[in-house]
Amino acid sequence: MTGRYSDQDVEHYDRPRRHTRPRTKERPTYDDAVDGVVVTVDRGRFTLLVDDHVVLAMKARPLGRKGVVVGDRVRVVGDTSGQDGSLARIVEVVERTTVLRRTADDDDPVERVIVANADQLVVVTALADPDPQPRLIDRALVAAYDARMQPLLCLTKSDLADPETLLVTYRSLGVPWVVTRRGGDLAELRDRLRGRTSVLIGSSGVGKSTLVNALVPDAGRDVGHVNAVTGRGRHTSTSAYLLELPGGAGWIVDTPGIRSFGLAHVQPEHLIEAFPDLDEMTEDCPRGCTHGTDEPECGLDEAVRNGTADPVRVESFRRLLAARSEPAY
Ligand SMILES: Nc1nc2c(ncn2[C@@H]2O[C@H](COP(=O)(O)OP(=O)(O)OP(=O)(O)O)[C@@H](O)[C@H]2O)c(=O)[nH]1
Ligand SMILES: [Mg+2]
Ligand SMILES: [Zn+2]
Repeated sequence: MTGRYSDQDVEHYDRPRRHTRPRTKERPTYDDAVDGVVVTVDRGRFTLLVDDHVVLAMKARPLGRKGVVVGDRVRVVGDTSGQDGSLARIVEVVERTTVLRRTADDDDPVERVIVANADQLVVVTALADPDPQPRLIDRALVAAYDARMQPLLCLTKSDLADPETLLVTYRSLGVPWVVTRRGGDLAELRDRLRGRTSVLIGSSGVGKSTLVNALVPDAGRDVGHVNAVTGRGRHTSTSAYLLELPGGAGWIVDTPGIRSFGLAHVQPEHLIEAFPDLDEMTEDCPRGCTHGTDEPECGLDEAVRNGTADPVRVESFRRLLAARSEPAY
């Protein structure tokens, strides 16, 4: 241990004291703790922003196995100078406003929280190179609705292919979308990001880090090429990273490319809540109705029959509902 991080400090904050009263009442109050936000995590070390400087920190023992993830607002004690060799300690994680999670699947055997406290999920899809994967888009949208995050579809590489074919599928869901191209104007995307904390998610090679570098001039995110034969990216980014947009215009999280999106944690009843116009038509559904295609007396079918619901929209909703229980590929 180096720098001003002293053993005495550890003693004071981390040792449970041997007394008879419940431990919770014994917890120090950390009056001297300062606020920070987690920008990235690497092998048990957390990079934080405290005020405007970067601080390296570890978890203090009272946090136990509690996860600390990118986007978490934390309270920190110890050496928060950020000087070389300094190490601060995270003593508290502030209650999260949102949690974007993926359930364990073949691609990733561990259930994880990807990012905390984000309010927008930007589903990044290349129009070509690599080709769009509609099932992955659907699954990411389900995760966004479940986490009560606003979805945004970002279609990159429009210099290589036309967005229209893909947009037909998503217009009826009412998902907002932007189209970007190499060297193109990002004004519309900037507008959508302003004042929010947005997470970029998508397959490897779709251009997430390229976007981040264009939006945040000194981001310096590594960019990889797409293999011309397999059409796959190289998984260039290996950990999530939170960056502030210039001029305090919001926050953005670059994440590593995903192959799939485990959704076993999603409750179907959360999904319909993201579609208030359809939700309204399910009031007379039998108890336990999932509003799926195979439900015998679903209010959505009645609404389509009597013309109050747009059949294409109902179909799109049901496609997402089904995506939840399809095997992740
Ligand atoms: N033609 C074209 N190529 C692009 C565009 N955006 C990004 N690329 C290229 O796509 C490749 C992959 O870009 P990255 O930004 O590394 O992709 P990523 O989504 O961050 O990939 P991972 O970090 O592996 O998940 C690079 O060669 C980029 O130059 C675009 O709009 N048009
Ligand atoms: Mg990347
Ligand atoms: Zn129903």
